[in-house]
Amino acid sequence: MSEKRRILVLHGPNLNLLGRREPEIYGATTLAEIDESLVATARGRGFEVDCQQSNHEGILIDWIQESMGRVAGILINPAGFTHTSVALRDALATCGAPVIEVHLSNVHVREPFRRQSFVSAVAIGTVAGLGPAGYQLGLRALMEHLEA
Ligand code: CA2
Repeated sequence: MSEKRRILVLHGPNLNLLGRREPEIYGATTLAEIDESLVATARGRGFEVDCQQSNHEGILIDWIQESMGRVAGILINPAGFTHTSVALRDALATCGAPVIEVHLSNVHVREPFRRQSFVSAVAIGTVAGLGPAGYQLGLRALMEHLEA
């Protein structure tokens, strides 16, 4: 498939535990279920998604760099790195692809440190607080942006 219809989905640290720990905050849906739903939605609209999760900042940055020229857009839940990583923000800003930021929880009603995102300023938009549906909304918005 052409790189114009390929989307990289990145999940940051600890999101591999989704559905298995802290369901009261992050819900019962597993990361595999989220990824499956994204693959199906993208396919139904003629896009391909490549979903990756890492607990390591440098690995996420390597994947962003490797995706340059190979993907049309990036959907990312940077998890804890949202609030700490200038390096991740720089990689996203440099990669040239439109970025949408997703958070399962409403980061604005939690601890004050979660209100700051290094990623938001380099994203075309952010979805927060809508659970796994937020990934679907973010993906749909990204596909619409790419087709516009
Ligand atoms: O709400 C989100 O999606 C977050 O990106 C999740 C991050 C948190 O640091 C951000 O402030 C908001 C934490 C991800 C931890 O994921 C877990 C999943 C299941 C069990 C424990 C942690």
